[in-house]
Amino acid sequence: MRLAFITSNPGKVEEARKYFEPLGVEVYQLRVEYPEIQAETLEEVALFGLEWLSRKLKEPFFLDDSGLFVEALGGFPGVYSAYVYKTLGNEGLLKLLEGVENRKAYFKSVVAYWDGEAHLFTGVVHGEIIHEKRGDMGFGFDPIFRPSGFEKTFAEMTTIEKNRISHRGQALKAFSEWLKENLK
Ligand code: ITT
Ligand code: NA
Repeated sequence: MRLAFITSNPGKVEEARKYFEPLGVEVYQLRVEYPEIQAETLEEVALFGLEWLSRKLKEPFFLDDSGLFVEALGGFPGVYSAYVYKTLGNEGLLKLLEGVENRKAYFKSVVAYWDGEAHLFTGVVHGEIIHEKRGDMGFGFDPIFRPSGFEKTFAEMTTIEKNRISHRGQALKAFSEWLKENLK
């Protein structure tokens, strides 16, 4: 089966491809702009986008809305992660955390699939924001995030390693298990 992934982010596509490849599901990127509303949760943002897109697209598709939630910043950037990454970047976020001892943070991913109705799958990974960037794989905030229980940052892991533990990997796992149950 082929699945359309509506996203502007090639890093997300690479992860979904690698995840689904061994399951015989082909993921292809479709770049369709959709409104990302200001809301308090990733779920609300994802659902709004999903329903908006469902009026334009004929085929089943999914999208992914993710965020990095930093404890010492009250959960910021959270739903504003894309904007903060574009404006401040990793360096800017590290600056905000200069002198801050509590480095705890988590990534959350909401994968939203449309097949005539909405299905949401989520994943969370806890870890910490390190003091300087490490690694050049992955994308976004990967170089400054080290998942709990691991020495490497996400940017020092291959896609397959990252998928095993990441927020997106977990959401994709729930999604793939649902697909297995619900597709004949
Ligand atoms: P879409 O077109 O799919 O929306 P996007 O990059 O704008 O792509 P989001 O709206 O989900 O994605 O924004 C989340 C931000 O957090 C964005 O800047 C990403 O680079 C970053 N991000 C999301 N998942 C990440 C991950 O697994 N590792 C590092 N950074 C991540
Ligand atoms: Na986005």
